[in-house]
Amino acid sequence: MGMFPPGVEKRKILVTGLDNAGKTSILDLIQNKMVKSLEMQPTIGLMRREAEILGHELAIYDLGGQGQYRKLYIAQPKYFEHTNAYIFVVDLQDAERYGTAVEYFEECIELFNELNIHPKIYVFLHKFDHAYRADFNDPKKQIRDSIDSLKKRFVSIARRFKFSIEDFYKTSVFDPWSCYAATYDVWSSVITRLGSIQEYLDRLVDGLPDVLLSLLLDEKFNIIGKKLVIDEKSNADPIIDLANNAIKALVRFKTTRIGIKLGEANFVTVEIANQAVLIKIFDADGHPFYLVLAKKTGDEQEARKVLGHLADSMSVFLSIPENKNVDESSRLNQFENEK
Ligand SMILES: Nc1nc2c(ncn2[C@@H]2O[C@H](COP(=O)(O)OP(=O)(O)OP(=O)(O)O)[C@@H](O)[C@H]2O)c(=O)[nH]1
Ligand SMILES: [Mg+2]
Repeated sequence: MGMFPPGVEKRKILVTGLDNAGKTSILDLIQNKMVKSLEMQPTIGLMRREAEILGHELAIYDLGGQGQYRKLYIAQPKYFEHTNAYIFVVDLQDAERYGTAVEYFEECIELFNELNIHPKIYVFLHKFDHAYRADFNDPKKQIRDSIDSLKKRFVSIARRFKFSIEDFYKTSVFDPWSCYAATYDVWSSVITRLGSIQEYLDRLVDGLPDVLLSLLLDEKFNIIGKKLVIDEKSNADPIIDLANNAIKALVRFKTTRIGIKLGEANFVTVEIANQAVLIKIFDADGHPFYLVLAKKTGDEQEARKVLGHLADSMSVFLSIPENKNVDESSRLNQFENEK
């Protein structure tokens, strides 16, 4: 099995942040691709989840953020040991506790420093939605400035311990894509193969005219590759809505007649906001994957052909045995040359 090599080391992702920041909500969303309920219970102690992406196992630790738990973790470095990637979640709508959040971040970074480990660090500026988001877009309100100064505080703490923050993301469970895209980057930092797949998808899609959106997902609907074609001038929201709705449709298919149709024909077209979105299921190395494609122009027949070619190329690429000793990009070139 090329794609699922045995004995690959498990990667640890640690998620911290104050109570009520939205940590568990984000992890539930990316796991289930649906917001189950807005009535979340505070996490008692810690919650560990397992995920598997392309045969790489992830152990995701969600540390409950209530005061008593924070004290407990900070006193016990074992919770922080072996972390490969670290996500700090801050509730943007809780400006009164920015100071407390930043202090907690500092304590966590200090622990990594004491343990002498250097996980990749990501900060999710969460609950970027509703009235808050509207205020962000209102130049009279100073939300942008307050976010900028919050970011600076995180950066300066990290710098003090000679750490750097990989990136900041504005996230909201009301825009699932914001959470998928942010966590995709985190997974990519610990699963290098995702980077080479993304590079390959980019290369394939760049050669096609008029593509609005192309997504590659695994059987659990984890995003393996993504391409949203957003030009500088136009509004990104319609394309992001399209991505959100395409994933929602895909998840719904699992339990519907269309799902059966997709299974039989390997192909289905859904209409989302007057835009035809094509979905194809294909096999690579004995595992099902989904490809999603939306094109600006052209008829459905043509789009199906394009998607068919994309799936064929991807299937071959995904089946190439993974060899940890070979540099990803050189393998990509090798594959290109062999074609
Ligand atoms: N407006 C808004 N509310 C959110 C969002 N994400 C989560 N919430 C709400 O925030 C509250 C806290 O969410 P949780 O996911 O339980 O927060 P947590 O960080 O896990 O909290 P602890 O487990 O106590 O550390 C819940 O009422 C959620 O419904 C979001 O993106 N926007
Ligand atoms: Mg929680």
